[in-house]
Amino acid sequence: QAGEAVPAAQRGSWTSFLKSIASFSGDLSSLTAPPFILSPVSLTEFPAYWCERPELFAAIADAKTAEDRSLAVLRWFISTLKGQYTSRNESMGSEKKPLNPVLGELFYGYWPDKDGRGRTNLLVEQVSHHPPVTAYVIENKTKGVKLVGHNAQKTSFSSGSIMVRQVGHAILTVAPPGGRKDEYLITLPRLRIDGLWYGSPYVELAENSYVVGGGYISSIEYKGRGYFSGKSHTFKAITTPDSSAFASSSKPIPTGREHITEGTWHEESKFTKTGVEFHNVHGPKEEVTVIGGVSGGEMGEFETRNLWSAVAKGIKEGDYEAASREKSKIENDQRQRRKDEQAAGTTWPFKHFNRLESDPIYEELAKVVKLTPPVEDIYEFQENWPPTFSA
Ligand code: CLR
Repeated sequence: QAGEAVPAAQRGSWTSFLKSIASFSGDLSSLTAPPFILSPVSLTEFPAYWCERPELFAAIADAKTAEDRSLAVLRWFISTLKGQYTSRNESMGSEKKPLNPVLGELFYGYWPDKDGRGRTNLLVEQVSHHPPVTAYVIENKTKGVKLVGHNAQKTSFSSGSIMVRQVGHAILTVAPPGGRKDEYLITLPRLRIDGLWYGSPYVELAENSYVVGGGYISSIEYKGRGYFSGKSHTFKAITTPDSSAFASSSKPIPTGREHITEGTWHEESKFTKTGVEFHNVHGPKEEVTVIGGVSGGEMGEFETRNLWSAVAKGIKEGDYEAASREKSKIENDQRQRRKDEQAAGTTWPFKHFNRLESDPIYEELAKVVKLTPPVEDIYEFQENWPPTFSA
């Protein structure tokens, strides 16, 4: 039944929300949604999903051969998908509409050292408001593993689902002390948001994404219910040293040197030929420890958990009037800042990143699998971790 999962009093506004997205394409963040679907979490917190299994991130540096390293990168990547795409369903019952970060919003955190894996730091900055673009860096200095990326979304509506194309990419640099340095390009899958009709949205992944670098290419294909095995959240990855295998299409031609892994990304997967386990995410994840970026560990005005605290409180406690009042305050302040900047002929300076029109690493690796677009902008990290990270 339509709106089954929607509180009775909000069914009307849910149907009008669905109508508005059906006749709309672009930046979903600007649409007003009914309260039951609002999440108290800002999009700036999402990059933390990349490292909720810090031991797998660190393990990339310990792989001995180029082949093992590329499989370790793929294993870490696949193991992040459960958190990235199903965790709101687990914690809040369905996918929800995240808080739309303001320009210059900051989010800092870390995962502590444990069992010699080293400490991993996280730094996130919102580098555009409309459309939302989030830049981030995650680094384990002890191991020499670093991920720098940015994220935006292009959305459209098709036969009852929201289709999301992720714009942006990430570069993973692996350079263990005294070891070989490799750079991997990580592209992002397409999302399909289903279950809207019932008011209980969830994400399914579609088409394919790549991990390219270190002399290897992993091409990952995603399927939902009713494909491959009939199960949802299914993937099949082919990891090969043969870039010529991609000569005529995005589907590699088998050469006998490839590793094929398949399974469900939110559960486990195996090597197709041997049946040996490849990844398994049944075990617990580790949430990031959030820290303030101001010296002394305090949180500045634009740090996510501080900026949104009153809005988040309203959403969590069901006081939606307070939430929307507090949200308006933030938005009005933003509008005023943009006006003042315009009048003064200035723009908001980024704190941690430089925007560059193109990225030579992306261009080189994108060629290998003939990615479109062939050129993408990047946000280069300025290597200026706040003082609180060296404490
Ligand atoms: C952000 C980057 C992360 C992976 C990720 C997971 C879920 C995505 C999110 C990204 C972007 C925003 C998103 C969300 C799912 C739903 C939400 C597309 C890609 C949209 C804006 C909300 C739609 C509103 C309905 C749920 C009502 O690494």
